Amino acid sequence: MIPMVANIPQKSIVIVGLGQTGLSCVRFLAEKDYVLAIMDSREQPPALSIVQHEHPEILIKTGGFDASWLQQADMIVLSPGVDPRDADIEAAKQNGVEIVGDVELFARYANAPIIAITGSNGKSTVTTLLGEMAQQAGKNIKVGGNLGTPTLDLITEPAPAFYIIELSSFQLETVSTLNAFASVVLNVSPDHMDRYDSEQDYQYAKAKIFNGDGVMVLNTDDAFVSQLSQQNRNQITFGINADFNVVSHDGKQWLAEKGLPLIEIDSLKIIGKHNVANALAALALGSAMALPMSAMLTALQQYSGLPHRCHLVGENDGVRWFNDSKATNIGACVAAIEGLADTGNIILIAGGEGKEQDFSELTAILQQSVRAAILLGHDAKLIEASLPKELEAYRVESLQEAVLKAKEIAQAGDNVLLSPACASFDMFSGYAQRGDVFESLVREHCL
Ligand code: UMA
Ligand code: ADP
Repeated sequence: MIPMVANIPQKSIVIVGLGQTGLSCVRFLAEKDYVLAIMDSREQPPALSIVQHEHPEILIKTGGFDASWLQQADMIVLSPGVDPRDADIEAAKQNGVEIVGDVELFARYANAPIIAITGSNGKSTVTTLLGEMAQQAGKNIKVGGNLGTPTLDLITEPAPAFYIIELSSFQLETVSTLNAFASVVLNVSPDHMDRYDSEQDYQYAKAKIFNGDGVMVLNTDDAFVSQLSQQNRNQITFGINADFNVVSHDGKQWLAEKGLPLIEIDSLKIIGKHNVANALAALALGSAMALPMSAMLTALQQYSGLPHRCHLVGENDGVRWFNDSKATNIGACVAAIEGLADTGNIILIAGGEGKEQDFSELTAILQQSVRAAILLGHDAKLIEASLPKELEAYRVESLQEAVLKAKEIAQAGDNVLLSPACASFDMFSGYAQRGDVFESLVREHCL
């Protein structure tokens, strides 16, 4: 039993997880009239010393959860990385304790319209691109969420014109009153299957972004997303047959609105079919926000993409080296291969923590568009089992070995693509470290 929770009549809140989200919740809720307690399954969670310094009065339990704290709470705020299926959390819920996440609190306190972006892939690209469009239009906006800055840290006085937030399925699981001004599900393909009992549960979490009565932005090319359409709602579509689409004009491909050409695709700095979809989605959201088209197109032309997403590291002896370390699932890897397939043979470097994905979904694209595969990491063996039989393939123990093997087999005209289709935590602290290591190996040995 935690005395402070038991003896004080104010509303008690237990914050579970003391990473970036937990810290933002502590800072936000400590300003309000609540009694807080924190718990984390790690002995030394990332934000422990900061909270101990800023709020020495808050009780913190590390190295595991305490079921009695959870049972006594009026509310539990779960960090997105904490699985709500945890037995202690589940028991508290059964006992009537309200379970929310930071985004639910954000939805309750936000003082400006919310633009919410989810999808299996493309979230960060669309969120940052839309942010640039709004800024180009002179709007005071706040951009964050799963992208990096926790949503509660975005809330400011005076209020911005819009909050533009990226939401993961983990964050959406614990949302109930989000009523975004406009929201989008970019696409849905399997991911995080280690966190969900079924693909339906993952899809259901994504669909929660459309709760409420705001504008729905829908990808008509995605079978799951299309069926989320609600006829009584304002909708803007993007895709082949949609409000925002691609048309031929003067012998070139252009992004278009209702058939009217807006901007030539070749003039964009971001490459690949998937980025065309991302650009259309950002235009659709921007039009829901009534951003001037000229400002949106200027921002789009200037936008050069985020690091670790199909980023050209360099070219030497006719071999181009691409870092797509952010491809942490099969859908992203397929998009990268499709995006590069027309520009040369592909040598794919893949593998890592597979998150219980079904790698047979890679077989067809590997067969069609990949010349050789170099596999590493925890689930290399699972990917290997799904390789087309005749594909040239290698197993390596490190990223350095992978780069050296790629260098050995690459010929002029090849694209060497790090697009792992897996999370990185078996070998790296995250996708960014994996991508940084790859880029420095390429610079050292291959350029
Ligand atoms: N923890 C537990 N028990 C658990 C799991 C986690 O106690 O079972 C604790 C950890 O010990 C750690 C803390 O919770 O101390 C970390 O919390 P967290 O994993 O929720 O991570 P945060 O630091 O709060 O960062 C989260 C998002 N992380 C995840 O969803 C895993 C960040 O997204 C996000 O940028 C940040 O909030 C701000 O909103 C990262 C991510 O990987 C980039 N997201 C996934 C993705 O994009 O695929 C969903
Ligand atoms: P997210 O935030 O959803 O992870 P990012 O914009 O960070 O999305 O991109 C992550 C990965 O997905 C990168 O490898 C990128 O090349 C790929 N990607 C980006 N947009 C799409 C899309 N619309 N469809 C499929 N893959 C995509």
